[in-house]
Amino acid sequence: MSEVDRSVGPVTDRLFATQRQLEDFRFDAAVARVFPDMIRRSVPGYTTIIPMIEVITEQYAQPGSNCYDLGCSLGASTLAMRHGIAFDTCSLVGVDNSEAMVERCEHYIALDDHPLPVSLRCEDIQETELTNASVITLNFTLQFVPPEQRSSLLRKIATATLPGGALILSEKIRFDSEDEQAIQTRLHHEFKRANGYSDLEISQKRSAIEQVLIPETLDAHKQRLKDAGFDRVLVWYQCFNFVSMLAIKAD
Ligand code: GEK
Repeated sequence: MSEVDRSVGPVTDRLFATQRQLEDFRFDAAVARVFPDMIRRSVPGYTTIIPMIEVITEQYAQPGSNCYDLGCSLGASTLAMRHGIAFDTCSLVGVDNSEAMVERCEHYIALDDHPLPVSLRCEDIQETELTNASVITLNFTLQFVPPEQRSSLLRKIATATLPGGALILSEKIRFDSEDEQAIQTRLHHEFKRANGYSDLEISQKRSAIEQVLIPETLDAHKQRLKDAGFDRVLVWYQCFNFVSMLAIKAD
C-alpha cells in the first residue's frame, strides 16, 4: 500500500464535524484530501468564479507571455487559465507553498489533456520570480498573506504585468459597517448550512481560520491595487462577503 493517499475523487469534508482541539488552520494533507469539497461548500461563488477565470484569461493572455496562478491549491484556477490561453507560446506556472497541495495538483494537471504545459512550484509566492506576465491569478490566496506583506507582493505583481495585462484577485472581504458585516456573515453561514455544514463545523472552522485568513475592506483592496501600479480596478463578481476583482495595466 502506498504511504500517501493519492485518491483524487470527491471526498466529503468532515474535518471539523467532531469536537477538536483549537489549532490554527493549515493547508496540510488532511485539508488537501477534502479540498475540492471544502472550498465548493464554503466559498459562495467559487463554482462560478472558476469558469469565469477561463473567460477572463482568454481576454488578457498575450502571445509569448507568462501566466501565473499564485496559491494554486489543487489547480482548479490553473486549469481554468490553461483552457483560456489561446497561444502555445505562453507559459503557465502554478505556485503553492503546501507540499500536500502541490503533490495532488500534479495529479489533477496530469488528468487534464490540454496540451499547454503547466509548471508547478512548491514555494512561497513572495519568493516567486515574476516576469513578462499577461495574466496573474490570486484566487483566495492574498487573504492568507500577512497584511503587512501584501503591498510589496502586489507591487511585485504589478511591476511584472505587461501593458494590457491583468490580475484576477478574489478575496473574502470585511465591511466597515458593523450592520453590513453582521448581515453578510450571517448569509455566508447560511450558505454553509445549506451545503450541509453543522453549527459545530461552522464555529470550529471559524475559530481555526480567524488568525490565518485576514479579510480587508473592498476600498482597502482597490486603493492598494492602484498604489501598486494598476491603472483600473473593478469588481466583476460578488456573492455576500466574497469578491473577485480585476486589476488592469493600461495598454
Ligand atoms: C483555487 N486558488 O482553487 N505562498 C504560496 N501559497 C500560499 C501562500 C503563500 N505565501 N499562502 C497561502 N497559500 C485556489 C484556492 S486556497 C483558498 C486557493 C482557500 C496557498 C495555500 O497553501 C492554499 O493552497 C491556497 O494558497 C489558498 O482556485 O482555501 O480559501
